[in-house]
Amino acid sequence: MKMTFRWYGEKDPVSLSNIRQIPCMTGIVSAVYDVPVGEVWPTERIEAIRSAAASNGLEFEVVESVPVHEKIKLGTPDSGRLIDNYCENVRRLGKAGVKVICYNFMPVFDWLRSELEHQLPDGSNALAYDHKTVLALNPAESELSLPGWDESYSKTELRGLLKQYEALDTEGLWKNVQRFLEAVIPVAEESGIKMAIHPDDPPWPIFGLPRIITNQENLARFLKLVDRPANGLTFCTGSLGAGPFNELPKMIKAFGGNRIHFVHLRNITVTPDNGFQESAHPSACGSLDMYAIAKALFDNGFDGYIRPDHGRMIWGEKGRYGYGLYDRALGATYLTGLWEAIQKGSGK
Ligand code: DNO
Repeated sequence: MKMTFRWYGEKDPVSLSNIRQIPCMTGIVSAVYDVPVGEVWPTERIEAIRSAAASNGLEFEVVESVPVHEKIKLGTPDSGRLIDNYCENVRRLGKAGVKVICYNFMPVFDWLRSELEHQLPDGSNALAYDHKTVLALNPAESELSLPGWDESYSKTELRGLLKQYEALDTEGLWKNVQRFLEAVIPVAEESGIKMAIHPDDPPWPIFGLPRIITNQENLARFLKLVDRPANGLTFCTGSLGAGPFNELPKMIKAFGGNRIHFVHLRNITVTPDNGFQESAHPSACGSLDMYAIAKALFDNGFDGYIRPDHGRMIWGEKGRYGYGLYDRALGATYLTGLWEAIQKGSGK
């Protein structure tokens, strides 16, 4: 297992020198953030991340994310060029020593929350999702006002996209992810890269948009589309765990050592009616049994990259929502300890 930490580049308030001081940290998870989605990343930009990490004693072996252009998800006639560009990024990242690429196939929205500064009883705050609040928003009818929504689309563009996805439907999205994988996985194999799709967060459809990377059955279907180790998963416990229908250790057992390439470990407190709040990482602080999850990973031969996922904002820190330094560092230290105990307890 290699413990890693997400870094948003030079503008990230968390510096590489902070990251290197977290015990047992081996590397960063990062990306070229300012090239428009669908375009090729300049080699020198990739190299700049690698050398900034290296000069802080850190590896750069995981990219999160190479985003997938909406046109690829929609399968528009001109999406071939965008898939070619995606493949070129995979080749370039492989040459730069990257081993895993995390990406998602969620239409329009990535993770979705109704609150970014939900107050917790201990005075810290964290991201939260309230299903009723989200259901009450209707982006097709009114201006969307969601915390964290980056407003990359105008109201008219957003309506257009919602219509296109309505016509595409769930099976259409499956067809398009298959087309994407059939093009990208062979290139990933040649480039020494493992692709690791991130589950949909939360793991159910929102605003009528299809979402397919949501539960055990769908993950199994996804892996079979191109049944090769390079077509794998980012196992995100907070995303999948928001669905009480997902039994995380059982899912880890099903996808085992060779299809889970990257793990986001985060705890959440599941609240009534499809809601959740993000919590501190230890099992005692939320609804997920982090020991059972880490044990299932260990027992199933997981030997990939882990990162502590979203943390709370504590000790007055003001940072990027979900990505402050302090609580993620505490999370990393807890998870490293958990892993050591499991490993030593197993006698290996
Ligand atoms: C949220 C993250 C996601 C993830 C993407 C991967 O904090 O886990 O935004 O990076 O879905 O493409």
